[in-house]
Amino acid sequence: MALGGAAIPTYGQTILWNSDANAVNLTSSGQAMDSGFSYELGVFSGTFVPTNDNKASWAANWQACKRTPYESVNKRFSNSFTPINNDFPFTIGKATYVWGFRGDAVSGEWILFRAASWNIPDAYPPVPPQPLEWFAKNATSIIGSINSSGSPFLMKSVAVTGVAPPTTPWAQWQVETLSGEPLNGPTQDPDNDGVSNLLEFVFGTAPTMPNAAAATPVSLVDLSGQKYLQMTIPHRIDHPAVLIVQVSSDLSQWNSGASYTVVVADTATSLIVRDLTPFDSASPKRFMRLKASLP
Ligand SMILES: [Ca+2]
Ligand SMILES: [Ca+2]
Repeated sequence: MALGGAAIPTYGQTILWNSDANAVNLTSSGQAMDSGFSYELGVFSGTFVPTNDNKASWAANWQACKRTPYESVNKRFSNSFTPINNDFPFTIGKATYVWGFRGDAVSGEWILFRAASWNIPDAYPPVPPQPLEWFAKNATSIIGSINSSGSPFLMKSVAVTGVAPPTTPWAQWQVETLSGEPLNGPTQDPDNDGVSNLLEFVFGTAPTMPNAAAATPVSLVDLSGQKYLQMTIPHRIDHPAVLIVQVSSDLSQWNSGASYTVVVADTATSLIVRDLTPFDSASPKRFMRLKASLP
């Protein structure tokens, strides 16, 4: 500890986490893993221990250290991570995992593994350390398969449905999908399809490929003989954003919140919100709009 200041890392300890290059890595259907796969190094919160049976809770408990894309050319993943501090949740000795995944909360391919020795190291080791080398071949899988020999494959993922993959925050998505694109802000629209980058993120569409418009259909629902506006917003639960549906009777005064709207459903793929004010002689006109922002 430096006098009057914060602790300064003396040496740091780097984790090299990777899989052997040019290995056979397969999906559940026996296809080669492609660049749609990402790998994350991370820990689970508290005393949570991931099993095949509780995988619906993985994403909510997952704290990623780092993400890296699967390199389809070299047929591997490879990255490094240096804890510059042991701040929560990356405390010394915390069990560390590698989570490979592709897809969304509807369907995906996953593999999760760790070795008994894969634990967060002391960020302030007493002597200069060698980097830690963590290879997939030395790990044991929680789901998916690993053959340490690399034959007939090194890693093989399993198909999963109805479970959320690791969260992709806006900044991560921006790097992955808008790299090299100058119009990369939330309100910008580089593919000129009328859908801002932020809404492309929410909907899970490609920000550099024009896609069909009309992503948030508004319908009329009949409840006890009265008609209400209802909006269905497709959204990726693993792409966190603040979604607020506003209602109005004059396009001038907009209202939102529990006094004005009700959430009918909030699923992994869509948010459905209904107006609480019916069409009647007192409210002959009703309007609805979506306001999205970053958390
Ligand atoms: Ca767009
Ligand atoms: Ca688009």
